Amino acid sequence: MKYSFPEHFWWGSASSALQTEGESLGGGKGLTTWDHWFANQTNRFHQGVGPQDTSTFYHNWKADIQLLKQLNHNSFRTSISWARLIPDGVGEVNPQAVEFYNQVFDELLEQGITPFITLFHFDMPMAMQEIGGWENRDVVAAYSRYAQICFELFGDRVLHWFTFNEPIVPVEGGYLYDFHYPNVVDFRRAATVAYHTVLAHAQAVRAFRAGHYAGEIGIVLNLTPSYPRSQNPLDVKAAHYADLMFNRSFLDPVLRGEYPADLVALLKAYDQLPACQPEDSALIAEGTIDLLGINYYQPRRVKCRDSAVNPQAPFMPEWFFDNYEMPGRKMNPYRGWEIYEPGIYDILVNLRENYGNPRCFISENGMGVENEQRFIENGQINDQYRIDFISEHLKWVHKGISEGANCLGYHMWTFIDNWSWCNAYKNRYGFIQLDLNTQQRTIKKSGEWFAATSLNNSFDKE
Ligand code: BGP
Repeated sequence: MKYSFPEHFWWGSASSALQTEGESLGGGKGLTTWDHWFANQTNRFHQGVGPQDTSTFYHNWKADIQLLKQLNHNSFRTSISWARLIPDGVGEVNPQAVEFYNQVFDELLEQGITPFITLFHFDMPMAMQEIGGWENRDVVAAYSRYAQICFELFGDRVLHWFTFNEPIVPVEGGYLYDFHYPNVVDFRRAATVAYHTVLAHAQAVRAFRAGHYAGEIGIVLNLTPSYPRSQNPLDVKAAHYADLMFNRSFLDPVLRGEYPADLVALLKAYDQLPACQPEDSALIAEGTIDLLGINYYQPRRVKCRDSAVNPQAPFMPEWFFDNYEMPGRKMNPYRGWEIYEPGIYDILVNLRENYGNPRCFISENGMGVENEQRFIENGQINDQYRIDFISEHLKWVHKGISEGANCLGYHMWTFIDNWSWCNAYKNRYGFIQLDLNTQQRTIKKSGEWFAATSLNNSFDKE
């Protein structure tokens, strides 16, 4: 069967500043939490590879954009590094950063590739973290200023802005589950970080609209549909709690302009609510977006807890559910994530039925695989598994669109193998293989497949 996509469908890929630029200690850039954490706890990073060694986009941007062109991208998302643009978060703008981003955006446009730009992709300037990071409302104000500076500097060419990428990840990683700096485990502080992130988002949206900039503004959320083990009401309730905490905590404010009442009631009952100010709700109501980016990697399966909660243990989302391993689930063993293609369709249905069918696109989807050199045939990685992964997901996207979902594009994570935070270069996601020693780039079979799919705006599959 031929799967054809709507006219002007966005075909591209996503990346982020810190994961690709390299030069994290140069070019006038300030330190981020990642530079600091790496210097202090190198052992946290796979094979001791840190943020300064990422894929050299800072120097190779021109050649890399040629590769994007070869992949027939019509759009491409990356982020601006706050710490590169404003090294201490609040002060002077770094002219080297302005020059770099100007060149990148100009070259993308020159090559017919629309830039989609994220303002914050996990990379907090260290100077901002030192005053409390997202726990401090001064950082919200500093972010809002940074966003406005970006609109002023680049808004004549960047027409698709995203305030945050996966804002729940720094909350989970940094304040609940110990996989990002500052490695705090404290739900109330996590809730404060999440809340202030929503305020920062809304301030940026407000500034964007007040400035009458061209284009549109949105956010990128990682949505993980919560599937209950069974239809037993207790399992269903467990799934509802997981959905509230991990999806609706961001989805509702940015699409409906308010938090779900039952999430607020739950946090209140356990004394975990962040401190609110009277003007916050009006601001949040103004933060509704023009465009939603959906990152989808895996579903979340949950069941009713098997055991009683230990009241002496820190309050956690898992007080309300247990994670559930469905027998027979398909796994990506390298990343440890379940692969469940219909999840991407369920997200689109949910948005259509419950959120007014917003303009949206798939902003990340992808498969990290270890030791891909074993698949080299005639000098090229034959990653048929990635082609299968993408096309199976695209089939479900196609179905969603054919039923009316307002889904405008599909971006893969990612174009060139890049640095994956603490996993460094363990799992490779790219359409293009990166040789870490020589920095040589070689297109994988999936890259060719994607280039053809983008060119034809369709692909064939049984
Ligand atoms: C998303 C992030 C990306 C990217 C990707 C792959 O959550 O937006 O930055 O890293 O996941 O995940 P990982 O790198 O953890 O394997």
